[in-house]
Amino acid sequence: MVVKVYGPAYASPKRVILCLIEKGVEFETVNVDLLKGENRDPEFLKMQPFGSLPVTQDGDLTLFESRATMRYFAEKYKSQGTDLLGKTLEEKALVDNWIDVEATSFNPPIYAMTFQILFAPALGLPKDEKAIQESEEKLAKVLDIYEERLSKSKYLAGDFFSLADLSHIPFTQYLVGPMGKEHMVKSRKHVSAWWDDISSRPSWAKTLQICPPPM
Ligand SMILES: N[C@@H](CCC(=O)N[C@@H](CS)C(=O)NCC(=O)O)C(=O)O
Repeated sequence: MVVKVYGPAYASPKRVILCLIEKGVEFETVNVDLLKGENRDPEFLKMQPFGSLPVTQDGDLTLFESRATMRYFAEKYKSQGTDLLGKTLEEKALVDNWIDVEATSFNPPIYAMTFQILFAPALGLPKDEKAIQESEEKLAKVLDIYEERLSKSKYLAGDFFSLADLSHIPFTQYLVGPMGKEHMVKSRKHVSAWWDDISSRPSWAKTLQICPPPM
């Protein structure tokens, strides 16, 4: 049975889709419209009780955390496509380390900015300018740490592209594109070179082509 990814228009599902493309795994997508609240439908909540996207089905296995899902596919298909996990114990630990940094330090402020700048207006809600400013300040501090890290290695976990880098692509695309905050990346030499590199991967062009963002 072919892998099914729910919610391909949105950023978190794109982590899974990018990983599947890098690994050369066939998949199909099922649209779920957050703006219409389809993630709160009882049928959807049976698969994902928290109501977030993505949900991914691989045969009888249902997963609903994007980072756990990309790790699963990178491990299941480790002998094909791009190696995204690292080769040695130490490399793998660094990949996990920087995936966790993405989840706990990078994602919260960029997610809040995405919601306030892009999704609140689409949902007819007022933008919370204070929340935007506070999140931008937090994200700037995180990017300063990335700048330092990326002055020492080409990618976050070392000199190899991995899930740690991949995990950043979908939300950073919102930042430099529709959110109009490209300066946050461009003003940091090493972050900027890293972004140019990871966002020019064919897997990202393909992801955007088959799963255009909602805005
Ligand atoms: N920890 C989850 C979070 C996913 C997430 O934030 N998804 C967003 C779309 S990018 C969403 O569904 N937001 C609506 C909601 O949570 O109600 C994951 O990484 O899979």
